[in-house]
Amino acid sequence: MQLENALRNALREEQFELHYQPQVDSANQSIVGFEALVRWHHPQQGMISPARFIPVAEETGLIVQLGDWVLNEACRQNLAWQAAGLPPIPVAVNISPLQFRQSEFAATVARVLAHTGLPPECLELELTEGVMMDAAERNIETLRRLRALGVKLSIDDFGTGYSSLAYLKRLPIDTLKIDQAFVRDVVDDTDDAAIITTIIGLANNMRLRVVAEGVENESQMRFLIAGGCGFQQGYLFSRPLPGAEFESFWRRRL
Ligand code: G
Ligand code: G
Ligand code: MN
Ligand code: NA
Repeated sequence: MQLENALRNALREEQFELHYQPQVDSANQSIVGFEALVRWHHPQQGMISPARFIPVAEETGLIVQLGDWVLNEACRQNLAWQAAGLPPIPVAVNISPLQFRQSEFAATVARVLAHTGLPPECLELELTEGVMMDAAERNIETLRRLRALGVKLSIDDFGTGYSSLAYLKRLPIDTLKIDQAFVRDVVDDTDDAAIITTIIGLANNMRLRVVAEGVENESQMRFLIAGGCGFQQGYLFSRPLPGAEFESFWRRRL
């Protein structure tokens, strides 16, 4: 398979880089965290979107190696920024289901933290609803181990999966990220508005942080603020940026 071979090669040749997108506090738009999003610069084909290669990496198992690289690079970069005087805030890293299900996943995270020296509270892991809701006791155990390390845990794309509310209560998580599909038409679509208001209420009542994703304009932002959504992320604030550009953006906003 062509893409698979190209991916293997890309891992050897380090053709990946991380871009970073800020998460802001609704109250004052200060940057309180940032999400790392992987990019692949293919020497012939140019930029290949993760929407295309992450599924292949997941099917072939290469996601484990790629995920390790992403985790290391995100932690290394965050610590480098702290060493350069930027505030200690968490970097959020997307974790694929297969990566999470490796029996040694929590040990891998512990190793990366020890190796890079990043304080655990400066790392947040984004897991999908599917992974979180998988009733396998082994998964809960992994979540507990991660929590015991001191890293933060969030549910990505919340609202698109099949979360059971009873289950949510048992999960050792910090943050719900509202999927951008609900944010897109929140101003015009009364169903989306109701869903968002409900998720925000659920999060606030359960003392979870809530981040709305895909915020692109002021009217969406105003709706979210009025509804009590604590944190936001989206093109309105910034697109995902290469490291150096993200750093300049961040410094201008301090
Ligand atoms: O940033 P962008 O819109 O191109 O990302 C597309 C998809 O790829 C999103 O679902 C995002 O969560 C996923 N993605 C981006 N970076 C990573 C990563 O480092 N690991 C995993 N597992 N998924 C990622
Ligand atoms: O699955 P996950 O939520 O991790 O994916 C995040 C994806 O959303 C990334 O590919 C990122 O580039 C993209 N993204 C971030 N902000 C916006 C936005 O405001 N609008 C849209 N359409 N996509 C966004
Ligand atoms: Mn994400
Ligand atoms: Na998401």
